[in-house]
Amino acid sequence: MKLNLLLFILFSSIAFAEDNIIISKAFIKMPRPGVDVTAGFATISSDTDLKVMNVFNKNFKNIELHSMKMVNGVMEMRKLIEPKLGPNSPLVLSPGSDHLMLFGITKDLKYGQELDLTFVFNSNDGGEITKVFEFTIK
Ligand SMILES: [Cu+2]
Repeated sequence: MKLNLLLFILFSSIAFAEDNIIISKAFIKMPRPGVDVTAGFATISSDTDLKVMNVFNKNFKNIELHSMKMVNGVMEMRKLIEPKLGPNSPLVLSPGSDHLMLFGITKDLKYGQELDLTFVFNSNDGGEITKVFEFTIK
């Protein structure tokens, strides 16, 4: 009885912590025929300070976060290392700006298909939070 109560409290607090991370406008661009790289976009907000440590999905060999800047008239992409998000500073991934870069598509994708991307976050106290977000192929 006591153990059940303890487990209940433990799991409720985990569920609560995860609910503080909210995603919106999550989509992945349909890759062009013959191209096995594409980009993904979303806005992720959190009530607490977090860093994105890793993103993965079984349909892709590798997923990175990139920044995009115009440098001397040329669009330049850089890998973002552990990008941060927190209260009043959501992680905004949008076309022409920061984005998810998805490399090595291992399965054919379809328009309208939903893909689950797993995000691993680190909090300031070193805790790890894993959250699965649904992205639509557009
Ligand atoms: Cu990129």
